[in-house]
Amino acid sequence: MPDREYNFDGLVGPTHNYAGLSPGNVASLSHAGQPANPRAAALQGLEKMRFVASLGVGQALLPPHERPSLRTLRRLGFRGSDEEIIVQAARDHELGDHLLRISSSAAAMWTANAATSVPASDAADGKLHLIPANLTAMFHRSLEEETTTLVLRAIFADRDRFEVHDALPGASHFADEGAANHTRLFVPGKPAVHLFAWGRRAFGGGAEPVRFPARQTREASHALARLGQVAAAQALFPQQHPAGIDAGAFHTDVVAVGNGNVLLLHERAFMDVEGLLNALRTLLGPKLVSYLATEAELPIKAAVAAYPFNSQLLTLPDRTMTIVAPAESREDPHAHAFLKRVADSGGPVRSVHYLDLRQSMRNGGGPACLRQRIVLSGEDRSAIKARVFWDGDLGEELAGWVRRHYRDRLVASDLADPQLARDGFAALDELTRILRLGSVYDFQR
Ligand code: SUG
Repeated sequence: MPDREYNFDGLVGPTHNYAGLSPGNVASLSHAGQPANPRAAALQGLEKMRFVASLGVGQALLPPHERPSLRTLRRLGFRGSDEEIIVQAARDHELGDHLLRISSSAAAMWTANAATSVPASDAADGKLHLIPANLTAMFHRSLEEETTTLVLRAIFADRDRFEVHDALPGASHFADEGAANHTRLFVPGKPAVHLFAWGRRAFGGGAEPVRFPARQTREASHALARLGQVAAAQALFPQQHPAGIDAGAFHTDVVAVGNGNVLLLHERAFMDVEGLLNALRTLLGPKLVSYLATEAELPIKAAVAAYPFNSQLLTLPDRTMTIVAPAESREDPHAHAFLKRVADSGGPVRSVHYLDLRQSMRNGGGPACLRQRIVLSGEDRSAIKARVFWDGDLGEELAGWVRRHYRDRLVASDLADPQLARDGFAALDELTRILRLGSVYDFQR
């Protein structure tokens, strides 16, 4: 059986809320404090999985993480029973409820940031490489690494086929945001090309954004290429445009998306767009098809607000491509016109589908953020024993599980309710049985 790409979507967790935790992420800041609807968020995510699977595309999922992270709060010095810890962290005399909000974030739903994956066909040792991201740029996201690593090791357990690495060593020098800054392009008959983008140099120097943080370092990107055993000639390391980051493009996938021989990008995606496109043409030849949006065609502000690039660019069973975009891109005239230009150009992309992912979008997470792309052979897939691959029965079971366990309204003050944690843990305990994952959460171990 030929290799197939699977989109491992993050199932939205029961504490999905708008805590305003991500400086540089315009949507996260502008929706801070608004009521969230975790049930609707999770169902919107499941609907996307169902839809993508219905296109004949590989679909799978990764579970939410346990939140609040009581382990984190204990490590920060809160003591007592689970309930006591939550109550104390909700009214810390210095930080108010900030630490509780941080340790309650459901941000693991954006599995593009969970890891970087290099297909076995591109790695020197012929194994699939998964490098969990340390996400050190944002404290609330740095809590994800441990559970992500456990979950990936539980799913990709066959050590002869899969290598799930340790995340890059912490601290800010090797700050890694996972596949959100990674793009793999290929044309038949040539080795695939990997773009490992980055926003700043670990040891300083060079251009940097001035308003918002650059999350990923160049040094981290080089380490990912080494760990994934990508041939040096097949790896490119473009710098994210500082002006793009300052406009709210905190990850590359906010302003660029690639698949197969097609690359969509904004002129503020990378510092040296022309140099990058030339290098890609040299490596991939004339079959490379790129769509560059200029500031005049699609202002970066609109790209950041409507997320047309944060789409899934999918190869269909008939080898044509389609775009799965957020509904916001249909409503924004510039974003809509750009996607229409791509689909009407006579190239590989033939259609655009718009989905309602508003609950996630309000935290800056579009269709592309919600999924980790992993290429598997038929044998790889058979080697995975967890029930993480999409089918209609699993979809129905999960929708029922969400309806039984999730609240339809969550505001910051609800995070202080110990019952939210108890209900969430009970739900996740049940989920690991549905997904046949074994014990991956602290409260199970
Ligand atoms: O890391 N938002 C996420 C969004 C991640 C989007 N992922 C990709 N582009 N691949 C982030 O900024 C907001 C949480 C809050 O404010 O409650 C948040 O973490």
